[in-house]
Formats: sequence, structure tokens, C-alpha cells
Amino acid sequence: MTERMTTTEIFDGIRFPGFMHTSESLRAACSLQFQDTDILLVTFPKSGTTWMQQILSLIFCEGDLWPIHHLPNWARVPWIEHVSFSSFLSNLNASWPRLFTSHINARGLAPALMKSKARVVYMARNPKDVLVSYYHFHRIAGFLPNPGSFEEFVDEFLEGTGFFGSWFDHVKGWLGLQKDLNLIFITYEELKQEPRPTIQKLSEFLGRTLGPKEVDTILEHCSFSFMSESNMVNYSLLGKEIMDQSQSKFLRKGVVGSWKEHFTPELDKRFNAVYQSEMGDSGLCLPWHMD
Ligand code: PPS
Repeated sequence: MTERMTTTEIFDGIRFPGFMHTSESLRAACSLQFQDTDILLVTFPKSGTTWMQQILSLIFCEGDLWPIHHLPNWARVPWIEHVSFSSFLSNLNASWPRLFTSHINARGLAPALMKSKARVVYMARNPKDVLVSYYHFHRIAGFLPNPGSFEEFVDEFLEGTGFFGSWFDHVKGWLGLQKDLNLIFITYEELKQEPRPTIQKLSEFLGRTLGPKEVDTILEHCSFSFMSESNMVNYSLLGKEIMDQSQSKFLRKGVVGSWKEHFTPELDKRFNAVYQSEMGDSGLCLPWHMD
């Protein structure tokens, strides 16, 4: 199981951890036949993927919490590019729409998606918080290389040469397709600051009307405290060689703005300059303030 732990798979010029991906699994994801009823969660890593996987499961479980307590997130809302995707696919809950996850960029995945009316939930987060979360994740994930110094990691992030490619290309690619796809854009920050209306907006997009009690149940089971304790979403089911949470937890802080504890004024200036040149004239309406 751990034999590809240090393998890097390069696909379309982007590095992927070979432990979970092969060129075949990545190619299969990009040619998946989506159904109109499918729901695909797309994120750049560390943008709130697990949080949204939990929310999507809760929206469709209609009060039956068995899957929340007994099935790991990766089986409920599997990554389509994962080597084991086909076995997850055959075990999906038949009474839910097919719920999928992907970290692949729009260039790779949008052509297959456009052949259907599948709904896309694109979740994104302030890139400085993504970067900090990703840095800590590289320290605990056995299938990712040691991140080196924080400064080196910032450089790699800004160059877009890290695992899963460029955050800037990911966000610009997917949000640039808002008119072509059946897509809702949700931010980590709005979910944190206004969870109830954000979940209501999301469930309306997904065609589910939720009563206030259902929303209460969702809010309780997607809270940082509940998820931190739940083996089904906190990745404690994985062995230490895959994820060593003795140093830092997968659900680490779960806050907005923890980047401020890590960025020096010099790094911040460097980041802001690249952000401005990459996103400044993108024409996208992005909610993050970089200061
Ligand atoms: S991954 O590896 O790409 O699937 O990681 P991902 O799930 O996208 O991101 C992990 C970060 O999301 C935070 N998280 C949450 N924040 C608030 N509330 C809830 N319920 C929640 N669940 C997960 C998690 O703590 C990671 O962020 P950091 O900043 O590292 O704490």
C-alpha cells in the first residue's frame, strides 16, 4: 500500500502525489462521463474540501446520520482522480445524487464536465491561509515531500510549481467558467462567517429545501469541534506513515487569517505583488483582502 509513497506523478505538467494518483487514474478522471444529477466539489487543496464534503453529505442524508458516523469522507464524496475511485463509485449511496470531489484544474476537467449539466461546487479560500495550511500539511503527509523552510514554500506556491499546480491558475480557470458551467462559488470565509445563509444558499442551488432543524443538524455536524473528534473526517483512520498527526492535526486551526502569524512583512509584500499581477486584471470578483 505504501510503495508509491514517494512517487510523484506528473500529469499535464502538474505534480500529483503518486500514492493516490497514477497517470491512468488522472486520465480516467478527465474523461469521466458525468451525469446531469452529479454534484462535483472542486477545490485547490486546503481550501475547505473536507468541510464541504461533510456539508454535502449532511445536505443529502435527510437526517439519517449513519453515513456521517460510519463512512469516511473519501468514501461518501470520493475524489474522481484517486486510484481507488472505481471501487468507491460502485459503493456509493444509491439514494443520493453522486457526490464527487476533485482537485484537478479546469483545463483538465472542464471538457468532460461540459458534456453534462452536472452541478459544480467550487470552494476557495484566501490563498495566504491555503498556503499556511498546505505548509503544515506537507509536514504531516507521508506522501508529500518535506516543505523546507516557510520562505521556500512561499516561493514554490507563488511560482505555481507545487503539488496540484498553481493556486492562481486553479481559481482563475474555474471561476472563469462560471457562465459555462452549472457552478456555485463558495468561500471558506463566508462559510465561517455566515454558515447558516451560506448552507441555505448552497442547498437551494443543489435543489434541496432545508427546514431550520435540518440546518441546525448540519451546523452541529460540520462544526470544527465535531469534525475534529470524528474519525470519519479527521483522517485518524490512516496510519502514521501516511499522515503523522502527532506533529500537527489535519484539522489544525480552522480559522480565517492564521497566515498573519507566519508571514513576515517582506514575504507579505512579495505575495501581494504576485497576487496583484496574477489576479488584478482577471475580471473576477474575489472577496479576499490581501492585508
Ligand atoms: S485537503 O487535504 O485538500 O482535503 O484539505 P482541506 O480539507 O481542503 O483543508 C483543510 C483545512 O480546512 C480546515 N477545516 C475546517 N475549518 C473550519 N471548520 C471546519 N469544520 C473545518 N474542517 C476542516 C482544516 O482545519 C484545514 O485548515 P487549517 O488552516 O490547516 O486548520
